Amino acid sequence: MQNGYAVLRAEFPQTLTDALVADAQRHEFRLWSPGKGGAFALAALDEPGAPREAAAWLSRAAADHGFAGFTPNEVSYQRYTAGGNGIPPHRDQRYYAACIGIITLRGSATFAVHGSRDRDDVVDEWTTGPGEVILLRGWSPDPDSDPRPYHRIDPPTSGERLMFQARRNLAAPPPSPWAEHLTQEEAQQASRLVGATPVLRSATGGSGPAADDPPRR
Ligand SMILES: O=C(O)CCC(=O)C(=O)O
Repeated sequence: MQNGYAVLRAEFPQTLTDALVADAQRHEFRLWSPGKGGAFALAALDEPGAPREAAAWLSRAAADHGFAGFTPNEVSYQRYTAGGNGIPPHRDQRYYAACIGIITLRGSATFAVHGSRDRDDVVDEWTTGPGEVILLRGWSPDPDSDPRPYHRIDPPTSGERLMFQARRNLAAPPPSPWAEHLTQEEAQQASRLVGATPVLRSATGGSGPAADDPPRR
């Protein structure tokens, strides 16, 4: 790991990629915002299945690459379309601690690590494609430095890109002392995500609150 990120190009099992794609197809995706990000679907970690296996895989990979103690407790998919939105240089929210694991499942797009929010301040840029895993340093309460790398994802130039991401939400039990550092707005947003449930396509409208409150970056 260097500069708060690592890229694993050929290690993620194809069978697990396929199982995640199949799982994603069961979910209802919702666009967060007309101008930013892909369509989002929360996945399930509380039952056996591909998301749980992938989260465990990412936890082991993170430990092997210098991101110790990453135990994901929130998993989701995002689907981006050509001609649709990407996400300009940003850091993930402070309520995501330790590490963020991203796996491209289908399609490809330009991913970049930036030195700041400036679009021209590019540290590294490449095309991410199926099976590639990107690990990003999550937030930690160090008053002197914020370890989260700025990063950017562009929309695919053709077709769709589907990704899976695993994160550690500080608002989920057991209580984390780090959560005390969050602003009220951050804590509320994080708690809403903890309280949300995945929405399955066949169960739309009947599965309780969805994560349709756009996590702002
Ligand atoms: O789609 C990706 O690879 C990046 C997603 C991202 O940066 C985010 O959701 O904040």
